[in-house]
Amino acid sequence: MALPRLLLTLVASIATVRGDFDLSNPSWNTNRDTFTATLSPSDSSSNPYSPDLTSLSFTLSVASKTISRVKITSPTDSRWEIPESIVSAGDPTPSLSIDDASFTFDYTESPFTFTVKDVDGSIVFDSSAALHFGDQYLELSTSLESDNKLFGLGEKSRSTGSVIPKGSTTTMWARDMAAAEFDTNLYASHPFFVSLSSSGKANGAFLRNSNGMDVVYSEAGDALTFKALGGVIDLFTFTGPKPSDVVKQYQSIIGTPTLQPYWALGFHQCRYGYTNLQEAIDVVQGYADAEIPLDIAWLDIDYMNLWLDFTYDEANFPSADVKAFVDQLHANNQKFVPIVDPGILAVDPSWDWAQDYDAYHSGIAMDVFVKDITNEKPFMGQVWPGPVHFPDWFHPNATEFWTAQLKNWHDIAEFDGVWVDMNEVSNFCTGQICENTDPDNCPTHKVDTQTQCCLSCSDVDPDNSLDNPSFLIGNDLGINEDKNPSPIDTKTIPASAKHYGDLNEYDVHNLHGTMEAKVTSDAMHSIRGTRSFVLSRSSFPGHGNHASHWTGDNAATWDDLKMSIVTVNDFALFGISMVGADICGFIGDSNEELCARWIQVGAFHPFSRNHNTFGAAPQEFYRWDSVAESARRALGLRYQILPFMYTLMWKAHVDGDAVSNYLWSVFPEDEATHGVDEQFMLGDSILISPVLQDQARDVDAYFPAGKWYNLFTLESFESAGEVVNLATELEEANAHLRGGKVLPMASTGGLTTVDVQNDDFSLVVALPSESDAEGLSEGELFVDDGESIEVTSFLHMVYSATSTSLTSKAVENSFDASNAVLTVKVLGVTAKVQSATIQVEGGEKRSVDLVQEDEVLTLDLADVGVGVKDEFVLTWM
Ligand code: MIG
Repeated sequence: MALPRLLLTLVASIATVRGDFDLSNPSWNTNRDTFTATLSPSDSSSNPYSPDLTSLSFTLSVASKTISRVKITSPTDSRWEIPESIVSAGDPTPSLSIDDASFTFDYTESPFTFTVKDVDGSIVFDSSAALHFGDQYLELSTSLESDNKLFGLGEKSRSTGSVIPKGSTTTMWARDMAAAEFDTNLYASHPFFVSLSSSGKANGAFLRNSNGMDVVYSEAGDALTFKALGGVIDLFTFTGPKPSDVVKQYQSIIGTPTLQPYWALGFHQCRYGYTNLQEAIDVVQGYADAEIPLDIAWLDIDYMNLWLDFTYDEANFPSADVKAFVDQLHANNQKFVPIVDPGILAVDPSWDWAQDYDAYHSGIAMDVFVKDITNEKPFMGQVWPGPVHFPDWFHPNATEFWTAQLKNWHDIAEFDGVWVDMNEVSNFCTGQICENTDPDNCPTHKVDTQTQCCLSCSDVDPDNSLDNPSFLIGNDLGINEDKNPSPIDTKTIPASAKHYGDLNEYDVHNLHGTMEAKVTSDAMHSIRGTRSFVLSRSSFPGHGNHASHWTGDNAATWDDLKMSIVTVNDFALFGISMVGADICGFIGDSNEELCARWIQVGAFHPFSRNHNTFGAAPQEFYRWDSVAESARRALGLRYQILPFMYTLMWKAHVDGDAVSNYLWSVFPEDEATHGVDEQFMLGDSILISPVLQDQARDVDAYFPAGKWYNLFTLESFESAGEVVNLATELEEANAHLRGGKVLPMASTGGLTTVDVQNDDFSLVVALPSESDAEGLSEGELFVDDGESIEVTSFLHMVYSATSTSLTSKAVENSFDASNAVLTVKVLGVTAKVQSATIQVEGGEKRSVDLVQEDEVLTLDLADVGVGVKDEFVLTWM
């Protein structure tokens, strides 16, 4: 029965005085950039799970004009805090007075609460709903405007789409659970959200805490509550006011995405379940024969000898043949990326076959493995190879160990990037201490039995408070599931296990994937001397700074295809711009219709890879004519717009701009975009509107007000901010260029990114609506060698067009690009054009040949000889 309204109000008002602490000794420093105070438990202190600490220090600092940092911790006890060497906390020295910030700070003394508001008075963070701080239970809540929409908080596949539903809990505990499993905690933890008002104003916050936690969004949508198992409160708030500002402000703290090598933007083909190398060779040939772009061939764990890292199965994937395969790929301007798992086989003395496994012996000699609860022996878990130890990324020897292993292995076949999987960490066993008591039968070396635990596991300290905190986070829970959460130790390293420096897995669990990715990226830098490409399943804030991510094990279903748009855009909010989902779906058999539609989405995601599971039907695009055609068209366009996409990646790296975007990030003031999650934008310029339904040959797509140009046909229409029905045959993708943009494109594209890098350019000027006749069209281009770790020489061009001219200017011209600009296409030209001239900087004015058809004006610069690095003014009339 529902509670009477009055009672509800009463409950709500009681709930607003739940603060456990009183404040004393408040003081601002002389610069007024830092406020400090002492907090002590009040008489009504009521921490439900872990007694409140007797004294806390409170600090608010002005991290920048738009960012506040609130830190609450114990002044006396040392508590786990994420080291800044692992996750940046931004510039540590505040230097701006609160009086110059774009937010205000207020507090009450008893009970202690604080608020951060932006200068026009909207709430950014209001802690009045709750504050608890015990050793193993911290709670911090913010009151929200209930008509705001919340986004972010992951990693999770939300069945409801992009908007975080009221009354939902997001659990942060990295877990090996398929992304196909909706509404439950997955591989990563990202305690960051964006709050968007109906008028388009955004703010947000980030709780810099790596402990397991639940983030609870109240039924009424008026509060968001962080319930963490430990650590400290280290809260950053961001005043926006645009959504893209919030995301940039967040990345100014955690770091921006690393710049990807150019080739990584090519198309990737992978699968799990090749039985021998020839199958991979045939797949590469299949792409070539079908003339579908392919840059990167991948190998999954199939290549390994008995699933041992850094080895090749000499029967089915002979290392000499793998080397020849990789050399051939390189000769074709293609690349190779293999998988590596974190678990290193724990060699039993009775196994002749494994006695010379160096990764194990040198790991033991260097003492780099995570230790069990006793802190004496390496912790033993089980993954694909059988019993394993896990490298401890906190160990000072870890980088040297990992780099040496990767280097020796790289000497066999020169892989170009590394795929790090299973790094949540995944463990097929559960227990404080596991031993291999049956080495003759463990491992089983069989794909179907190896995932069953073959170790003997026991809890030597069953009541250990790390393994059994009194607050149970919602690990393994779904949205409407009526079951109990799984303990945090389930199928991972137990919380009581020890890392170097007396750290507990309990505190650092969520950091594992990002730390492995960082060490791997650093290793690749030193091995190859070029930019690294590291694809990682698990992640944490700051991950983008080192590596990329794929959304994990989705399924070959239409719902998973839809989900990919949401999860890829969520990761853009998390500062991981290089992200994609397994194209055509990982789990289960894909099919022609689904795969044809999936590449029309995946071709426009930053990371574009077809991947498939063991035993599922092959799904390379060339297996079906219609899918091959769909892929040629969609990837054909991708390869042509790579100069633009690479420029976006660079802008993400230098400024924190997102590559793939929700529509509301680009058009926040248009409320109709706020719930759109079946379309997405590349940067702020290209709108992708895919068909996401079986058998459909059209799609209703929302177009914000303005002029839009179909990038395949160059046809245009004017939208008043409306839903437009787009006829879309099975082989057809929908990609529309926004009026008011200049898009640098490769003239013809190609089958590899090297073709594109060598290609000449074509500039496409999309004029704005006629109602905006004075409006400029703008764009930019970044070009460099695509692989140097430090970007010291590069070309940065900016383009600006009116309805009768295009100006090209160099902002930076230190890279010697020899490509020409062959054509300029101006879209949306309604007047008849008689003539055109170009004035290249330092040269004479020359006339330019033109063709005008419908509203498309094509200006042919081939004879004039214009370089992409030339500054020029091109006019037509
Ligand atoms: O236990 O390496 O998410 O992409 O193909 C499965 C085999 C291990 C999980 C990854 C998936 C990969 C698979 N891996």
